[in-house]
Amino acid sequence: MIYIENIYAKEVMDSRGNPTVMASVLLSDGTLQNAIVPSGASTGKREALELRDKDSNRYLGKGVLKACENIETTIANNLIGLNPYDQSHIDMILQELDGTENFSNLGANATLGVSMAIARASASSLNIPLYRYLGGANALTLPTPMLNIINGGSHADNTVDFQEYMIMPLGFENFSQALRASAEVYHHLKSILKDLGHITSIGDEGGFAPNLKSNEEPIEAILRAIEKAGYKIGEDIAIALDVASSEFVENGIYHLKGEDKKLSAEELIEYYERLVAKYPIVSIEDGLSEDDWRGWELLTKKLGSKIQLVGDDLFVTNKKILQEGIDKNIANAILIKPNQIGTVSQTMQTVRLAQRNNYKCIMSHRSGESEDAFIADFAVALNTGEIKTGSTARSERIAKYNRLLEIEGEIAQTEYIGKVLFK
Ligand code: 2PG
Ligand code: MG
Repeated sequence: MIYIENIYAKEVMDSRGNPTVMASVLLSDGTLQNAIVPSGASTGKREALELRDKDSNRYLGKGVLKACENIETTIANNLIGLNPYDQSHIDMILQELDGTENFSNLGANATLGVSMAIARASASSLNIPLYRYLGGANALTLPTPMLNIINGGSHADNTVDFQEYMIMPLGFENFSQALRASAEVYHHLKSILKDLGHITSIGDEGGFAPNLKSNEEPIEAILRAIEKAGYKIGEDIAIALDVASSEFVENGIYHLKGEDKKLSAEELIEYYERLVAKYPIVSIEDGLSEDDWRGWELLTKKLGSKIQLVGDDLFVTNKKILQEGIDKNIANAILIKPNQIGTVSQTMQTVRLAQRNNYKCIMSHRSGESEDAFIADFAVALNTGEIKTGSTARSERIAKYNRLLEIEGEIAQTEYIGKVLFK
């Protein structure tokens, strides 16, 4: 029987120049695979713990040597010799070794790195692609991407309040056509912003980060870009927003700094209703803050039958919190970020719970990323139908798109469901 022979860890760098964990798993058949853990900036309060050294002499306190040490000691000592193909067993042991709900002992960056590397090593030793290993013969759906082409909030040093203005290429036959159209829109957007006299430098996820004052200006610019690229607004390409409102709420009041407005939850919901009536917006993420569950009930009542309402900071990929949301009729979709919860299996459990309850799932990157494209395979494996992984710029974002193109080429009958996603 093949078994886990050794586990290693290394402190490497993410796309923002911050340290992160790379875990490597060696199997007894000689297979060696690794995985790199991503890291967020606008993190939800109830996310699993990302263990940082807090030694101010290294990387401004952000080192991850302790997480790496945990991998090479506690985790390795307990996983060496085990069957790598039993992912749920491995992940259960990781949870037990830590002993807390949020991995506050070992660090979710340690556990997720190992969990991902074991899945990847298993796939590789069986000689099948990762999406096939994780999803089997049923892994066929290429996700419709949400491409963040204007960055604001805590992902850019500009005046835009909303964190992400995304395009969703819905009206296409397959993933590669959808991606091509999106890249074309991105290039047209650049020249439109230039013509308007704005800077075209980019934010953390590869979207432009101009100093626009209102939160409608980015949408207007994007719609012009869609038109200029020759696509039908709304039908071919629609708009999705990640407001990330937990970042600008204080005592239940939402402060839109760019527009100099202070709004209650009710007023912010009315603001969204006006935006949705005016623009082809199909999805709003974290429209209200993670603590504002009463506001979320109202938001879901008002807009839940019209558009996708995504909980990110709200649900933090946690099946218990998602279940509370389902019980209270809050939101109708969930963002899926493996490092919010800490293992591959727990991520899968949350996706299954969502899918059983007709909540849509969007596999997602973090703002701090790497060349690791695990989430591309994961999205196909779980047939999430949607993925959020940045703009068509910056190699750490492109790594995921290129991997999806590769997967599209490998699968005989892929499905692309953009046209029916919101029907
Ligand atoms: C988000 C993410 C990814 P971060 O809010 O959805 O875009 O950002 O990784 O900073 O939490
Ligand atoms: Mg978000």
